[in-house]
Amino acid sequence: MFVDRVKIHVKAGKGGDGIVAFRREKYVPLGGPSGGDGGNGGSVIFETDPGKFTLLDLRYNRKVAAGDGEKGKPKKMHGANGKDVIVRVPQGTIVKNAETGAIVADLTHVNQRAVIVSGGKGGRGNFHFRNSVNSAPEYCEMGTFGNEMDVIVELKVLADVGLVGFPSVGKSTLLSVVSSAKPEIADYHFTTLKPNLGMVQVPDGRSFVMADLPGLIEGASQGKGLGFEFLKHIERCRVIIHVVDMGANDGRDPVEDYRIINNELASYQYRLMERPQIVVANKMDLEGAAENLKRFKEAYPDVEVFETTTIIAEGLDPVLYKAADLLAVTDPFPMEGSEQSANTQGVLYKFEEEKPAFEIKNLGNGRWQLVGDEIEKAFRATSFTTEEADQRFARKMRKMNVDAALREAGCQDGDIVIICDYEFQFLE
Ligand SMILES: Nc1nc2c(ncn2[C@@H]2O[C@H](COP(=O)(O)OP(=O)(O)OP(=O)(O)O)[C@@H](O)[C@H]2O)c(=O)[nH]1
Ligand SMILES: [Mg+2]
Repeated sequence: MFVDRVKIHVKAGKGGDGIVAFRREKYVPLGGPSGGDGGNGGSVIFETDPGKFTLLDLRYNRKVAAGDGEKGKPKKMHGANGKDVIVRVPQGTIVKNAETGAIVADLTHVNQRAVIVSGGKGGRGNFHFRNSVNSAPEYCEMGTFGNEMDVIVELKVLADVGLVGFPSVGKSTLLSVVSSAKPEIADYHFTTLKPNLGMVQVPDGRSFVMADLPGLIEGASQGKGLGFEFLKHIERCRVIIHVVDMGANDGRDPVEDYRIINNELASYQYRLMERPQIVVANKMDLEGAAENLKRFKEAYPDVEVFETTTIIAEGLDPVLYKAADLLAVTDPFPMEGSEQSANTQGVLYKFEEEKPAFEIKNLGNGRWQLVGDEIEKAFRATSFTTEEADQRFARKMRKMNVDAALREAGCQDGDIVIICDYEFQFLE
């Protein structure tokens, strides 16, 4: 199964609440405020893992939640921060907000990290709120909620290894015997019209993605045959397996075939000849193959050749080991236009839209609703248990110019203002 699109729910941890506490000491009748801060909530972070090639893990784990922050403690002690959850995904993974379709992260580099939802902030303990007027505040903040959302995780599958060669040399047959992919196989040219991908498991446990590409012909780099479009796909591969038909029953000459294909690869713009190449001499079961191979080796004495008969899956293990070995030592080639974003390698980044602090909705009948991340956060951070907390919240609203904005919108003395299901009266 080739998994490339999964919908999951991600939830960051809530910040721990601050607490109200007072120092108790011998001979000190009323100690100062000493309520500690709550810990921050954990975030859900995606990180690319060069050892992963599918989103299979996510399919079995569709809810990802980070840890909540702990409550603050007496003696000004911080509650522990909630644990982040790191989700390892293959390179090329794109994360989108399921509701809006907006891209949350585009993970293209090795060890690139992106915060998908960030944890809530821990609330401050009463220790922070003492001042010259009030040396014993009964006030603390609550931790804020972490973000949560449904996300679509998509993998632009990047093939690690690409099969190239003339039409009908057995590329699709090779892919079909080393993976569970089921490409069309037939004895006419250009059977394969678009790349097929397969997950290849090497007997020693390593794995990679192999792409079977349409056959190339002379002039492919100038657009002949299916050429140009598909050379572009090879651009994404780090290792090339060059399949040569040693049977040559099409009346072709393997020595020439090899030269022509390499010439096309060299003529194409994206340094295709710089990729390590594994040369596979296929159809070794056919009459004349041994003789052709001998000539081939004489023509290219420095080329290592792997002999295979793909229809009976013979000779392929050494090819797979070689491919995995080469992949382990070959860095990805920068793709067209991607140099710039390489700067973000290993950097933690977030996509966040600029949003207003609040918006006012007129519900009619003297009822108004205040919505917006910032205002709702401020509301949730307040525990309305003491008069002092109420006043503090009111001051915050005034500072955010909420009063003025409400007045301007037409809100009048005695009207009802709603924030997060709570109703307040607007008093001048
Ligand atoms: N005798 C013999 N025939 C083979 C071998 N491998 C593949 N074939 C046959 O060669 C023909 C072409 O095989 P494909 O795998 O479709 O070749 P391809 O390179 O994918 O061809 P295109 O998709 O057209 O580029 C089929 O009829 C296969 O059965 C082999 O090792 N020996
Ligand atoms: Mg094919």
